[in-house]
Amino acid sequence: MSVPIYTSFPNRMKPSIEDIEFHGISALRLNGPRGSSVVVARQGAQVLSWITPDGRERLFLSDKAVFDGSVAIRGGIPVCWPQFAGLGDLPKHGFVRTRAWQVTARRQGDDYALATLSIEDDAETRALWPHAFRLELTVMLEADRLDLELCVVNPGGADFSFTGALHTYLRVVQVEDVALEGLYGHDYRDAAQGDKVVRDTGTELTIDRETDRVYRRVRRPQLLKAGNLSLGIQSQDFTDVVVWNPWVDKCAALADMPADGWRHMLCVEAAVADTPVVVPAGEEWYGRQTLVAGYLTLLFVPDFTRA
Ligand code: TA6
Repeated sequence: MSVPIYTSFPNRMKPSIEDIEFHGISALRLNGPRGSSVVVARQGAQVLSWITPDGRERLFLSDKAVFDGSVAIRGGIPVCWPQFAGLGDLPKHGFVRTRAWQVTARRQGDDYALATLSIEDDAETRALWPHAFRLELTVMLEADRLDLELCVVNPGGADFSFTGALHTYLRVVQVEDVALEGLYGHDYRDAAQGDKVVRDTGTELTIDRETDRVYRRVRRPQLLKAGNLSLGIQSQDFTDVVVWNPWVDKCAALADMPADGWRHMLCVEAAVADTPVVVPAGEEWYGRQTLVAGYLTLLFVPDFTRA
């Protein structure tokens, strides 16, 4: 597998939104300013691609991902709800990842494109989880910035609580070469180390083994640095940050990952995992993850062929 991929060049087209097929499933493509784009599948309201104006794909999507709805799509930004991982009796990461969402809003201006996808409870979800709910995921693309806002509405007559995450798979050239800043001094629980709670004391996190950490009550934004590339990551009202890389052996055990998939991804997830959120009857909750792309420094090469 070759990374990175340069798939488009900056252009002056106005932002627009199109209905497309992506890997055989129904999706929207948001074309943003300066050649940026995002693809959002109706299945799971899952963002599957984010290309920045330098033509670079910023999200990891497995070459072996399955798109038939039988399992969650491996990569992009899955919405995990109303349960994070195995923190309860529901299917792992909840049940909205594999379900069909409706497109309920699309808008564009000179410097953005935006779409909202929604899903509500039905007989099948109530058989698993006995609550009325409405979820809305709003995806807003600007030139160098992607915002995902999850709105959880409780239209029922009783309070409910949830855990969950925007399970963002970032694409990296080589995970051993990246460093993640911003988690210094926070406690984390690492499922790859027997769920031990540890305080992070390094100024930056590097990945050199299986890592599956829930950092609790994170107050600072994160910065992912990889050579001359960087990515700013900020969340609002998602209290925790999850950092996941399966490394070699766990990756080999995942049927929908290529053998070297672990090397080209790092999940940095906006999550509520440590303490569930209670949504009182008739109220709503909002959480957001923002990704801001940084660039290679372009060297100016004088053109001596011109007079
Ligand atoms: O968010 C990290 C995590 O919970 C890991 O433990 C790992 O299993 C990952 O999610 C992927 O889960 P999935 O159900 O998509 O295979």
